[in-house]
Amino acid sequence: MDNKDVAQILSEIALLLELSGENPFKIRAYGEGARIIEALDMPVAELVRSGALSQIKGIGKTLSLQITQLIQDGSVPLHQELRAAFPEGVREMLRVPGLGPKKVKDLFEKLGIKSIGELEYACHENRLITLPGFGPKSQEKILQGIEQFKKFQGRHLFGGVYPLASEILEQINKHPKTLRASLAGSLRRRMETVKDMDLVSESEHPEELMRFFTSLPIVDQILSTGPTKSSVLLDTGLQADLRVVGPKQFPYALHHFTGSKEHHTVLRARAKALGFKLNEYGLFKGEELIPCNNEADIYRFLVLLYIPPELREDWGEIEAAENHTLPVLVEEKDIQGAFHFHTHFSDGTPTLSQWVQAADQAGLKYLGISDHSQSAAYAGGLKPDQLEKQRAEIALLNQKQNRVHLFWGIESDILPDGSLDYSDKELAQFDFVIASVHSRFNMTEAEMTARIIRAIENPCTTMLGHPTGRLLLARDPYPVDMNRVLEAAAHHSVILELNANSHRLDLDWRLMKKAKELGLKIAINPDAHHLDGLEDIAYGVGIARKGWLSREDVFNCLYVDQVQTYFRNLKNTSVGK
Ligand code: DGT
Ligand code: CA
Ligand code: ZN
Repeated sequence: MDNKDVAQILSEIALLLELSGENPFKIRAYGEGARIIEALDMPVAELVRSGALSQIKGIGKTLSLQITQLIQDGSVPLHQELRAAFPEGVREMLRVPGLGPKKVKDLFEKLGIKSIGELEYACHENRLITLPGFGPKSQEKILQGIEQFKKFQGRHLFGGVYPLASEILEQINKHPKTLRASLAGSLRRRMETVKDMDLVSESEHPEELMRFFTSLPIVDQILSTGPTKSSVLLDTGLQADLRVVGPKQFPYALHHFTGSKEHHTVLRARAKALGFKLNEYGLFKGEELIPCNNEADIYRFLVLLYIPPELREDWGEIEAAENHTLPVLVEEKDIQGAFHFHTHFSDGTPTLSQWVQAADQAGLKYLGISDHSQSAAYAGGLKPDQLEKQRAEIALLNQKQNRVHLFWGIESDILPDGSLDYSDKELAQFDFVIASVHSRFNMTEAEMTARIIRAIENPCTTMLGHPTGRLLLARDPYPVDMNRVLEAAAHHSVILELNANSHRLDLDWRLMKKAKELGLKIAINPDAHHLDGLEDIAYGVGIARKGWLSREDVFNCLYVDQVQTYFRNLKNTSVGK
């Protein structure tokens, strides 16, 4: 049982305690405990062994006993009892957007609702209308939540799957009978959400490799297995498929199972027009297999430049590969620094110097700090006196070290009327201002578009944060005319954020080509609240590549002195406005 498993059980206990109406302190202790264990930089099992667990701040005596038992026995009675008290369907109801533990408890106890299906039915029968604490509006909201849940069910966040997929790939690659192996499918194309995990490998001993794959410790259930394909269900509920092919077949199989289907449709038509046949078994001229060592060979025979997996979406890539106008895609190593970091001043955990250290380790040369602004009371938005304190601390840190330059910024709420938080004079002190919508999502498209464009027109605005406000698999974008937003941003030289948090990945890659054509700069911002948020930058780079971006399109590929000059020039022009 590793830290993640322990954290997961603790947070489930917290949730179930809330369902059973336990006292808030107890609930918080487990929730806190989960976060602490998750953030530990050593195995919790070691702390249990050395007896040092209870000395960790935030881990009380009870919690430490529970964790010890978890590590030793693999489970604790409290967890088992809570799970028994609430059927799985009731726990699943917590996944409906807008339904918290309190409401679920009421629905379960007062109406006897035990699953999402029953809840949907109860809404249709208007049984929530007269239930104390609910009403017609909340019933409507719950129905919408169920719709959302159904729509998104069965897909997973890229960021939730990729680390595990890389680990499994590494295992397969290490196996002595593997010649080559790769991720395939939507994961390899870096889609923001994926249905399953596709893997393709090359081996002359498929049975051995399949046996190895289906007996990985992370495998929960074998759905099917054979010499060419095995499907398993992982502990996380995700399905993983491994295909094994012989040495001559690998490039074609990899290409086929990478997709997308849409890309293939166009490519196959092209192959046909050139007198070839392309399928998962090969590229053929008549009956004869055209030998290809890699995917680039396949494209070469079809008279095309190599098309990177991220671009294979039938989004104009085949035409561009034919005309030699494919972009040179941005890479992780091009990233010089990043913006949108929260600190303990608002709702982040790290201190400024912790950020500096982490950024240095990650090889970044600069960071843009941007905590929440004063209106964002829910997120500990900064009052003017805290601003002054933060400004001074940043200045001091910049004086004391020159490994990582800190830019001082703010994530200012875009207020409902489109104005920004703080006065213009206060805003002018920052190196940069990220303007973001965090409230009042329920406007009409016309109102929201006007609101955002007004913020873009504000001379103090440097970047537009998470432009559509979506939360992947949980919340749709607010209604907004993104074409007009992009045009306004281009006109006022406002940088668009590509929020790299794997729940957002917003700006959507489908809008990025247009942004690029308008000459907009995109900043790949992790919107990090914890040190490990730095890892999200890689997800942002994947999406930027999917959006056809080159190094020149990405603002944080600029060197630190170029960014300084950019901000200085911006100040001079906005003063003159
Ligand atoms: P996903 O799993 O929904 O996130 O997206 P994909 O693209 O990974 O789709 P998946 O797992 O169903 O199939 C993997 C690849 O296999 C897909 O991208 C292309 C290829 N493929 C699957 N089914 C078909 C098909 O019916 N026709 C063609 N041409 N290719 C297919
Ligand atoms: Ca797939
Ligand atoms: Zn934000």
